[in-house]
Amino acid sequence: MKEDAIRTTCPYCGVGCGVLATSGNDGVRIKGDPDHPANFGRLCSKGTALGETLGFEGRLLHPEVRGERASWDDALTLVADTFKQIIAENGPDSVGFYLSGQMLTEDYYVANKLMKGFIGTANVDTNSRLCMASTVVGHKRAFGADIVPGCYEDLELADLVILVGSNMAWCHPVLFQRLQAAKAERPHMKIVLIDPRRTKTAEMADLHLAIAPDGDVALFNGLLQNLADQGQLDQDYIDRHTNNFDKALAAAKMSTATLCTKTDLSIDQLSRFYQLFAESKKVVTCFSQGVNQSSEGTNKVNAIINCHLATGRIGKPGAGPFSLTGQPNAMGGREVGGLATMLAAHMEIGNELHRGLVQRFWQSPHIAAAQGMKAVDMFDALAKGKIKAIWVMGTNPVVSMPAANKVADALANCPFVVVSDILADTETARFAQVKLPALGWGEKDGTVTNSERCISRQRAFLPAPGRARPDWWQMAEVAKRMGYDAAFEYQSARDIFAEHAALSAFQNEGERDFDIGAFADISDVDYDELQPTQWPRRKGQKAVSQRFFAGGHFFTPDGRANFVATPATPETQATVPSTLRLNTGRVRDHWHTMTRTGKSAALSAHIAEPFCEVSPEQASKIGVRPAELVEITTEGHSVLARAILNPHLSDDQIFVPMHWNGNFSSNGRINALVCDQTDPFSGQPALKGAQVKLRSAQMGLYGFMVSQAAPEALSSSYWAKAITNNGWRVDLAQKDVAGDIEKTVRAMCGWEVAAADVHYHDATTGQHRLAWFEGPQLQCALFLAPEPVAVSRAWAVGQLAKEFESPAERYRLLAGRPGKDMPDPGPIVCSCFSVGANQIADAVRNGSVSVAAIGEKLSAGTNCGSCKPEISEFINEFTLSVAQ
Ligand SMILES: Nc1nc2c(c(=O)[nH]1)N[C@H]1C(S)=C(S)[C@@H](COP(=O)(O)OP(=O)(O)OC[C@H]3O[C@@H](n4cnc5c(=O)[nH]c(N)nc54)[C@H](O)[C@@H]3O)O[C@H]1N2
Ligand SMILES: Nc1nc2c(c(=O)[nH]1)N[C@H]1C(S)=C(S)[C@@H](COP(=O)(O)OP(=O)(O)OC[C@H]3O[C@@H](n4cnc5c(=O)[nH]c(N)nc54)[C@H](O)[C@@H]3O)O[C@H]1N2
Ligand code: SF4
Ligand SMILES: [Mo]
Repeated sequence: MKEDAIRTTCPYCGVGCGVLATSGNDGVRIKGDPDHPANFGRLCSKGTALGETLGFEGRLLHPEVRGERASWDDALTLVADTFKQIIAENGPDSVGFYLSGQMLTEDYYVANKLMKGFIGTANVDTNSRLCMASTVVGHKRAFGADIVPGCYEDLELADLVILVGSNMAWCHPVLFQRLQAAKAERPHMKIVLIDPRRTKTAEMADLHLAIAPDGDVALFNGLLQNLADQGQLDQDYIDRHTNNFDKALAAAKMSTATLCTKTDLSIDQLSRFYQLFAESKKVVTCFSQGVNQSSEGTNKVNAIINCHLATGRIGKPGAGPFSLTGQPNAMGGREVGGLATMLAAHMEIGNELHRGLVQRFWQSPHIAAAQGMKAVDMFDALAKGKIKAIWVMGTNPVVSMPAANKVADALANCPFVVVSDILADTETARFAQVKLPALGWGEKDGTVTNSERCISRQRAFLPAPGRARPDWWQMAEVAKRMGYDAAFEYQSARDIFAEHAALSAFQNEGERDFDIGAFADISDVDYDELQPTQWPRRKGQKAVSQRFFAGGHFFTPDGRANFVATPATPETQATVPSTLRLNTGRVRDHWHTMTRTGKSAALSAHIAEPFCEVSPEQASKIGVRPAELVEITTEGHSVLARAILNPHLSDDQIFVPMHWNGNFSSNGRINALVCDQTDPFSGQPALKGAQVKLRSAQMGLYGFMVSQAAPEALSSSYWAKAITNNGWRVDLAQKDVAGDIEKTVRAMCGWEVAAADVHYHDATTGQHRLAWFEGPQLQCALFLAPEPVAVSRAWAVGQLAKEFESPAERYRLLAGRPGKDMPDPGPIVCSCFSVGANQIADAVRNGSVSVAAIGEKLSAGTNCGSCKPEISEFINEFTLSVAQ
């Protein structure tokens, strides 16, 4: 048994927490790394459950060509030959790579070198286009380079932290915990949340501004104007270090009435926010997808940066604009030039000097002369047959791209699709002619860069399963088979990292921001032992400068920052009558398309179904009661989701999570409905701004099922399945219920009513309850009713672990209710200790009215702490109801 813990980095969000992984006979033990500067030992629920996601179920373990197992040599030769032939016939722009911010820096580097330097096209884009592209352009416009000026410590040192379009409590939980701890220590610190939706992050905010969707540009323009009017500018900083202030201020001007309309905020709310900003010297503005994923995302970024430049609140301890990156290597991808619009090492495709420099360094036959196609354009080109071969790596675009059905059609029509993934059957992999098995987290080796520019190692602690190989190796092997042997002779991830570091320093006398030349000669041992390191790290430079720009020195030609004029759109977008704005995003315990978190029972317990947050008014307007199903539609496409009534949401908006897809639900893939309108500067799609219609799904029969075996024959109008500790839980519904219950049950889930061991049918209420056993073991229990089934999910799931010896016990199961001796825990809130909402509510009612007291009584919140905002919501609600 290997006892030594391996230091590695969490593969989920951009916080980039250090992890200690110990693999032994009883599986893998995961702990937070106390020495990692991102988390100092903390992990959130997803990080904590990493061990549960490492199983081999569903893994792609061998290369496959057209559904048949193939050797690596055959598969790679086919990829190389096909790419070569298509390029020979149609030119280099007829092929593309679509990559991911979850690839390691080394993987990403090889992809870019092959495409931009050797194939000779910049048609290499990534899911970062859906994620960070607006920030990249915003940074470049203002700073001349794509730089996050500050670091995590700034959030702890600030007097005011503004969170714009960020659900930090759920999406960057460990950073959120650091913020919570800092606020507890320095109670005068204020937190303002700017989000049209009240999220769990709001539990910690001193002020939540439920802004009109896309009201952000107006809000920050108003702030700039207000700062100018109140004499709160840092005129010295503006004069010495910036350009274009007057233009930005002129573009920001608007009447108070317009400002209130555009933001949907009152003068009081606006003044409070503006006052807080003015009186706090140390302000950090964190922003995320509520900013980036918008048709005016880039202007939102610059409107925020403008306010920081105008007050000199940048690059100083506790002050600066701070982009929260999503994926673990969103930053590393940008460092190697992962996007179609950039060149390696933060250099520009449009800059002839940079092109020459990179080509000389690579000694490559080509260098892409112009920007390539951005994600949405790339899939359009695929649909039109302009791109004839695509290699998709580490991303699942049939689920995560906007206009996802169009993307699926484009892949179906593309003559040659290669997919590298860890899973065999993603909705994207289904379109692949060639499937290549990649090493996953714990198996692969390389580096990632987190939101604060800190480079950390991901280290392997597990053997490569089956024939899976690293992503970089796959591309290097194809490159060699295309005839580029000399340039792709890498023996290890270290070789690639060293080359990447050398390129960053190549002819760089400090005029380029990204420089990690200190690692250009890194040895195998040093690479193995590489400690988390913030860049830049120039050759010979030991001390790390943590922040940029306090004293100017921007990466623009004249060294000054640019204010960018960001006029608010003339009118709020014309909405189609009777449509609602579809906001989309994340839940606490799932990661994107669920290929990994969907394997964890602990993580699947928190939220087990696609849902639609809707205001009570809107729900009653369309005749939907809580927990019924709604149908969300656009022209020709529809999604079914459980209605959750949210009194804090305005009538004209709904929120649906991005995670569910065909592998976990019948019709939960929301991006089928999200349109592919993009920001004009960044090409980032407006993933939070589709217009949709909403109606009751009018189900005839609802069902809930727990089953020992993975449910395979689900064909009901609606289903959503989630793994549990001892089997599966499935929510079901059937639209047209014609004929007898035998037929209906067979049609919904394949079980035979006649074979059930216990039955309960109530003709007056239309309820049916059935259970199948094998010996004392429950195989399946099915509860059906004309309205949403009121059976405690957590209790029912627990029945799969019990032995049912007597007929009486079996019949009691059909009561669908826990006995007095076994209280119903309610929906799971704390996934580490499986503590449910009912237990927490009880404890609060019985006097445990602090998060700490709940922790003491139930352990909830005492491991990873990700559920603390929810516990605190229970306490707040209880305190409120007592006060009333
Ligand atoms: N649990 C979990 N954590 C994750 C991920 C995950 O899948 N699951 N993914 C990671 C990745 S890749 C990313 S990019 C990040 C994303 O992290 P976040 O950006 O925090 O997450 P989202 O839920 O996408 O969106 C944030 C908020 O933007 C709000 N919003 C929508 N429209 C607007 C608007 O017009 N203005 C403003 N101000 N706000 C608006 C939404 O209501 C939502 O609450 O999370 C990372 N962390
Ligand atoms: N409506 C809506 N859509 C969105 C968003 C939103 O907020 N709303 N957010 C967008 C954002 S910010 C993002 S980042 C994207 C994320 O969307 P995706 O990138 O599509 O999401 P993932 O599920 O993380 O996909 C990663 C894929 O890589 C595979 N994989 C895991 N590890 C490895 C590996 O080491 N190598 C290889 N080759 N494959 C691996 C996984 O099995 C999975 O299939 O979604 C975007 N789409
Ligand atoms: S906050 Fe959670 S998901 Fe993000 S890196 Fe840390 S442990 Fe992983
Ligand atoms: Mo993202």
